[in-house]
Amino acid sequence: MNTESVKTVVDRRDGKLAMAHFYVAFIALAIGGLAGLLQTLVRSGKFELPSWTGYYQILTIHGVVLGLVLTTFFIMGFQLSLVSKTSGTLTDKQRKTGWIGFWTMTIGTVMAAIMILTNQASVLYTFYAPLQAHALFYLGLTLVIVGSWIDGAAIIMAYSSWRKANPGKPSPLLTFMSLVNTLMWIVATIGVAATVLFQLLPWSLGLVERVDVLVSRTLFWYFGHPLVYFWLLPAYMAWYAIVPKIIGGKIFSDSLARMSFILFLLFSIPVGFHHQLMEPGIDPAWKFLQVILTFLVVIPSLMTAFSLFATFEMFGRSKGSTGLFGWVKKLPWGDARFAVPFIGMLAFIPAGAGGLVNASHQLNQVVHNTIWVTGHFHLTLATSVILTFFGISYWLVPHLTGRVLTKAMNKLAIIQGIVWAIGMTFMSGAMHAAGLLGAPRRSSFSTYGGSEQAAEWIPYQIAQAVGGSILFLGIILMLYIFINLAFFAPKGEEEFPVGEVADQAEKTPMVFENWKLWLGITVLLILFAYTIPFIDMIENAPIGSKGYKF
Ligand code: HAS
Ligand code: CU
Repeated sequence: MNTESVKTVVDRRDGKLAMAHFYVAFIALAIGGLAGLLQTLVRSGKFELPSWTGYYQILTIHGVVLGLVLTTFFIMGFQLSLVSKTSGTLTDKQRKTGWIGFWTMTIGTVMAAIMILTNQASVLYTFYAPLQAHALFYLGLTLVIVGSWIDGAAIIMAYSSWRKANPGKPSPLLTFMSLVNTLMWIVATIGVAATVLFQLLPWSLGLVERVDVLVSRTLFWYFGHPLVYFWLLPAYMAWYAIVPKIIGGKIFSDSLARMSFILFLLFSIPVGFHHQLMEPGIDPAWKFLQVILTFLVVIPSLMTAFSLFATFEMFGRSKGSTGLFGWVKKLPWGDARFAVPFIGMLAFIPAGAGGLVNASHQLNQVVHNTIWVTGHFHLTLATSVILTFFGISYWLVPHLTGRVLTKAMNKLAIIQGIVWAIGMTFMSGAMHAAGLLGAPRRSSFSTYGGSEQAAEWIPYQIAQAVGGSILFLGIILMLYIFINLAFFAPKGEEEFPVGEVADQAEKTPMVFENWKLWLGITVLLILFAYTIPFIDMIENAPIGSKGYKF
């Protein structure tokens, strides 16, 4: 590699590629956020949707557009800019590959969106067979996934050319992390691609009449769990390697960060059964095994928490703080690039604890299919991850567009983070509480025949609508800031913060780059966790289900 290519500023052509991804992501935020607001209003029982739409259609828009479109586009744009920044400007071939990926994803998104908007695909983001969508919906989402693989190929190519030019050296940390997330994504999406291509598409085209629901759900969750870590890891990239630079501190340990990412690669996938603990047709012994693996994948998150505390504390001590929490006062609370992701970190403590509840087989019986689970993923995804993505946007968007985050925008960004935290405390808190009282998820407002139990949920549903409205205000603020940073902020050079490793940290061993080893173990673990239960499902397959449509 020629070291000059690692400039302080991301190459403008690479910046355009990343920004294209961000435009789609933020359009998705606008549409999906509006759908979310409508949902909480409907569920409060005080508002009715117009007759041409319905709760499940709106729920599908919300889930697909925010859970799949916003995330995938943002993450790919972010990772491409990380690779360009830390491993050098993309080659023309790599950038072209990125553009092909972008357009493939965008065409797929438009196809799926048309099908959802014309109410021919109200199947929620989980596809939820035997709910059946129009074939073009499945085809569209297939293109989104294929496009993300092509984007991923650009990242893999950039990594390989760095590797070739720098034998014997560990790759730049943020390139390494982007690569791990890309590899995990490719292995994971094979599951959803399989159910779409072999089951849902032929079934929606009428080539076969029935679908095996258990097989489809198993393939979906083989993908669905690593999907949540595909969202989380880019936030972790920022927490490990960018936030330290923003606060003026150091990365606690490069090796620890790489180790935790490798553990995510190994343990993210063979755990899908923790979404199927209540499902018949899977031997409890295999559920138990996957629950054990689920608790193993908690370890890299605990390592992350440890490393963050260490970074913050090292920084505080270097500024003369004393006592157990003296460092808290030294952190740069007035800097949105730090404060907003920090709210995300704080939220991840109760969010992760809720995950441990979900994963515990007996407790899962209490919360499964209740709105508690919705509360859980609005803390994890819609707070920890998304606030970190917003925090990233506050410096990355102006960096890529050659503008700066002004003082006024910085202030607005902090207000945005606070509005979000308040809205989510109401909404997610009420969801957790109502879920414990048995309120179902994925369901429109109902009094269930005036039952006493349903009456208990109503105050919480109103609190959800209050929270949802505050969050919608947060979305408007975010969109306003994004548009400012993309088009109107003053010209200048906004820093792309990349952390340096603390002096006392150990040298990074090369074993982390042994992809044959790590991918080999990943595949073995997947085969171990899934082969026998899968044979069971096929051998004892029922006749399958016909399709249902809303
Ligand atoms: Fe989850 C369901 C288990 C994490 C997302 N999850 C979902 C669904 C989504 C989702 C979308 O076992 C619903 C899917 C659907 O539609 O049905 N989840 C877990 C577990 C974890 C976990 C064990 N989930 C996530 C993350 C998500 C996410 C991350 C998105 C980004 N989840 C489940 C289970 C279900 C489930 C079951 C199925 C439920 C059912 O029955 O349907 C773990 O990975 C969590 C580990 C995290 C921690 C926290 C570490 C804390 C850190 C912060 C440090 C803070 C600092 C700041 C340093 C152990 C790193 C502090 C500073 C101070 C000053 C104090
Ligand atoms: Cu999961």
